[in-house]
Amino acid sequence: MSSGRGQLILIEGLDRTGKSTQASILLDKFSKSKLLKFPDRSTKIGSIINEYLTNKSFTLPDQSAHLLFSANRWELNNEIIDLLNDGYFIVLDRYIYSGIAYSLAKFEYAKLNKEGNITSTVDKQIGDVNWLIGPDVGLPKPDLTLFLTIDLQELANRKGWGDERYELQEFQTIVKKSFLSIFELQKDDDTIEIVDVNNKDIPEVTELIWNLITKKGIHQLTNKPIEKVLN
Ligand code: FDM
Ligand code: MG
Repeated sequence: MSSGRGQLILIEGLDRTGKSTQASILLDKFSKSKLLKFPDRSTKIGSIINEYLTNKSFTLPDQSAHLLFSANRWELNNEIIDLLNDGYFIVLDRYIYSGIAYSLAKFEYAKLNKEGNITSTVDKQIGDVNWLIGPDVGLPKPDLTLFLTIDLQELANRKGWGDERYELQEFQTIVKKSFLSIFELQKDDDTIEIVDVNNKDIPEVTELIWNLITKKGIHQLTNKPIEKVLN
């Protein structure tokens, strides 16, 4: 019988790229698995985040909003560690890279001087990747990150946006650039994989993802220590 801990698998990407669909398919491949979605709106901090995302008259400094998303991850820190040690495979639907990418995108978006409700400041912290990663340092680092990427044109053809704070085509264009620039900075990190989902249906994407997971041995229990996010 094998022993060891379960592994931490993160699915990242823009809205409507199929993250949640793939995350739930992936869960069924493991006998012990758990899905965690960030932001987790069910916690105390999560309820403030939910208010921030859904109520545009509820404003916060961008730094505060950024720190709340990180604080929300810290609320689940012990649970993640305990589940992994208990042999669970955890699938994360968004996590630290969404944290950096969406905040960084606000900095660029604010420079366009748009009317709108996305951002409240253009302070330099929000454009500083080192500042942005700071509060996440020490959280469990995913054993594998899959970034689902898609052409913005194909994304625009998928069914409509919701009306939460960040759900604007023009903003998403910038978020995509932010994600790609963050992953470019991390290009020597072999736990990060960019998965192109253009013109692929759900089973094709699942197959791509599962091939990556098995090739890297992420589907098996492991004895490696849980890595931590570094800056
Ligand atoms: N988001 C998500 C952030 O801005 N920072 C974060 O740290 C995380 C985890 O919250 F627009 C953004 C991404 C998205 C919004 O997420 C709500 P869901 O996945 O659409 O619920
Ligand atoms: Mg959304």
